Amino acid sequence: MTSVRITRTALTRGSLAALSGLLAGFAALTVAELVSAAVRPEASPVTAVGGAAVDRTPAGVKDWAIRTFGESDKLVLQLGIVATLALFAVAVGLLALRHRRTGSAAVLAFGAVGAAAALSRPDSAGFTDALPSLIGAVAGALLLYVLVGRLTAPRADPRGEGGWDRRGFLVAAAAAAAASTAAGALGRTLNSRSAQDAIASRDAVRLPAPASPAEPIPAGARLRVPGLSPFTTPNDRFYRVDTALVVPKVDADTWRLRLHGLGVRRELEFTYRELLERPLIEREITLCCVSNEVGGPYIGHARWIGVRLADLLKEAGVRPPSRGGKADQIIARSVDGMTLGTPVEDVMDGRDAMLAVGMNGEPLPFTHGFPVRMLVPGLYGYVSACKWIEDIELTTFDAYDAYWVKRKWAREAPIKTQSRIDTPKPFGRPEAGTVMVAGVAWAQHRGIEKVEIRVDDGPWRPAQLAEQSTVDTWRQWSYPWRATPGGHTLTVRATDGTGETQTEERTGTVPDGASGWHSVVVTVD
Ligand SMILES: Nc1nc2c(c(=O)[nH]1)N[C@H]1C(S)=C(S)[C@@H](COP(=O)(O)O)O[C@H]1N2
Ligand SMILES: [Mo]
Repeated sequence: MTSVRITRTALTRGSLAALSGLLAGFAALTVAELVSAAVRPEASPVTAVGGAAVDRTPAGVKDWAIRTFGESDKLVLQLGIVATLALFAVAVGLLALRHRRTGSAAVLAFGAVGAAAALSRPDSAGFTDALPSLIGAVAGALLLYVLVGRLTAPRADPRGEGGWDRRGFLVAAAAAAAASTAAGALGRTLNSRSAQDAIASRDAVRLPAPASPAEPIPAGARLRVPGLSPFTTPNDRFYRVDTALVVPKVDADTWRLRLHGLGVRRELEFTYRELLERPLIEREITLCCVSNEVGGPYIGHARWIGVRLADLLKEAGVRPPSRGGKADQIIARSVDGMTLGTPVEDVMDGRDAMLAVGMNGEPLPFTHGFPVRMLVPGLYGYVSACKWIEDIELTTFDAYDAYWVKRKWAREAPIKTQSRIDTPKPFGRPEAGTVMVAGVAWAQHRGIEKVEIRVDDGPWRPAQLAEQSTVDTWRQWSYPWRATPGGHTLTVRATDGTGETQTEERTGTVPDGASGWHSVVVTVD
């Protein structure tokens, strides 16, 4: 009898100790959330640890994560962190049952990890960023100490069961759970309130008419083939690639951009309003990501409005290296500490590089860089398209490596000529007869001159090209295929405006973009 009872009591105490660990972890995170509302939302521990993990992820793994989880990669990462924390919390609770102080010390150690992660972020605002993790950890450590104390306290009431204070524990645990939930909810509310000003400032924006409107997209540039990507990608379907676990919500009314550095004769600084008062250009530009594998989805097309970046550089007295300028690299810095390096020569060679404020007729969405982002036709996003930009510094490639360059990606990365079959889909089962094969091809700033299709090992045959909008846009194509029953492999390749045909040689995305031909295998019924 007695032994059974002891075992059951031990079991119960074990699970209550595990629960104590979980409650302590929960309290630590919710208190941290509340403190982060007073510091910065980005300094909350899960965001900080996640961000630090992203910073340290090798290029290959980051690429794998983007491929496997797509744009849910950030959610997966955060869920992974929370699940790991929960496991550790259970372990720390069990540890505390035997060694009460050591358990609390372990919670403090976790807080130190969170604080270190927050301080290591490129956008760290200094020591205050450590406070959410540290204060949260102290709250968690104290709570664990108190709860486990109830589990190990000598019987308070001679009529109570077991050798510990069950009622005292339950009351304390319930109170802790309620207080943590309240702290978390309050923290969330305050954090979202700090975004309200930014949302209001975006709502108030009326984009002026561009001084230099875009050439209209020729009607012949859009093919009507079911399954083909639309020429213009709607904003809510435009791919998103960045390292931000919390999308920066920048208030346009307090935003400033500074332009300075090597070879700058007059430093410039302007507000959002001042930027909008300048003559604006409107251009059709297709943006793509260096992490886009052959056949991949990380490419989109939009009509952008912005200020010509070369004009600002000239105003500041900057000359390109080909005309004796000292700086060959522009470092664009975002509010979240991201740095992107772009060749000065490319920006000043006459192409439509811009500081964009509008995307498809509306102010930039927050996810795509509101209030202002950079765009340089012909270059992959990671060397040109800084979102949430706040600083432009002229320097040299020798003097400074930007964020991705420090992580094994190439210093310079013009977009490689590529083509993609959008329809039929891989492993599709079209019916025998004429099947419309269609897709897109791109070689930004060189243009697409030819697209060819090969069926199985047959000869290359020219696809029908839609009209070219501009050399900075992708180009649709289609190919009416006389499909015969059985399995077939369709392959596409493009030739750019300089006459160069896309290479067959398959390379991965690291260090300067994938190459190779896109193939789709189908079974014709
Ligand atoms: N601030 C900031 N800007 C950034 C990035 C980032 O991580 N942070 N990612 C770059 C990369 S790799 C690409 S491909 C483009 C993607 O822009 P989009 O998300 O608007 O499609 O943004 C670029 N600008
Ligand atoms: Mo990218």
